[in-house]
Amino acid sequence: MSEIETIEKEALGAIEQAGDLAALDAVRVAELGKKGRVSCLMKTLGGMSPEERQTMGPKLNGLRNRVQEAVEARKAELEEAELEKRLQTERIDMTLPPRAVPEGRLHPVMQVFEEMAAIFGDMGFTVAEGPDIEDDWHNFTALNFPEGHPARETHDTFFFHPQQGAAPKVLRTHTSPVQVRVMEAQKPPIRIIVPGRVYRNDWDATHTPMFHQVEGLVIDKNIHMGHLKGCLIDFVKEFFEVANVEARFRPHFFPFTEPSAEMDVKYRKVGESIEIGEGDSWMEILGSGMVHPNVLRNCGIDPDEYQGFAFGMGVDRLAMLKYGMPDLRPYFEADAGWTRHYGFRPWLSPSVAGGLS
Ligand code: 2U9
Repeated sequence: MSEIETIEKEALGAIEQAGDLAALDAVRVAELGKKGRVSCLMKTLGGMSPEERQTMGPKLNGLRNRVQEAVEARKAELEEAELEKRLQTERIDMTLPPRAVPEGRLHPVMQVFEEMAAIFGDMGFTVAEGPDIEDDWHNFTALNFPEGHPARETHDTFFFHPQQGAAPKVLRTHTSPVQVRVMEAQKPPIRIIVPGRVYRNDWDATHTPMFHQVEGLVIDKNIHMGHLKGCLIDFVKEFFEVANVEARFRPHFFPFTEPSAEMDVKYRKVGESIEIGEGDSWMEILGSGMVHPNVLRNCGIDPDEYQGFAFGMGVDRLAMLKYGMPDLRPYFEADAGWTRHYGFRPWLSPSVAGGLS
């Protein structure tokens, strides 16, 4: 047997015997690598006479091609076998019950949104939502912020570059434009809460440029401050899960409500935590008021026929108070350890009857 035939027989045998991709690659290097047997034979062509090269050239090229093809074919076989093995071992039986896998957690702010929806839902409110990018009319003008009025400046608005001739769009500074949209689209009676993100250009220890609000709106015939007070006191009792709270309403100013009032509740500090409804310190919880007649008119509702009350609260702070979170910063850090500690099981829907948290 010639040297070429011997090498071919041995190489094809070794390729056939290679049990995995690493073994096959070792054979490839030993035969076709820079210092491999087939490559070294190919190099001898350079020292041959032209006549010798004419007969040996095709023989050596043929050897190299057959060994290369055999390597490729075996590689494909081994890859397919490996895939098949993985498909067998990684198979999942979808009919088996789920294993105890680590679950994600609901952010406390989202939990508080759900709790508020449950409490107000129990009182007959529905949830309304709207866009984060608003126009000047819905964010300001309809809400009785006259153009150039200083109240607009208190909102630290983020403005978009204006389109030609138009007032610039804004990132909504409160969720109130959603109530405007609902009033424009639908006739009273209206009873909605509006949870959502709002944006103000303000960043320090207690403010973030994006924060969360829940606002509410009730429009019907013969609505008065008594309805506002009863509704909000009931809400606070349910939210903080206490039988009684002492509340006071302090006069305030908002362009969109008249009269306007901030609601304080009695509380006391016990160590690091806070007990709402006990003690004799006052804490501001939310803002509220009777919807200004100008706002009703702007939204196509006759103030001589209908009245309403509205309220608004910052949810991030209320979540901190309820769940004893001392710091606002981790809210936005996506720290899995923090979320595991303060987060909530996502499938436990809060309800007034079945428990909020
Ligand atoms: C319409 C009419 C009236 C919404 C209201 C407040 C009072 C309020 C603040 C609380 C803390 C915002 O997050 S905060 O800084 N909000 O005090 N909001 S009444 O009044 C409306 C809204 C829409 C059409």
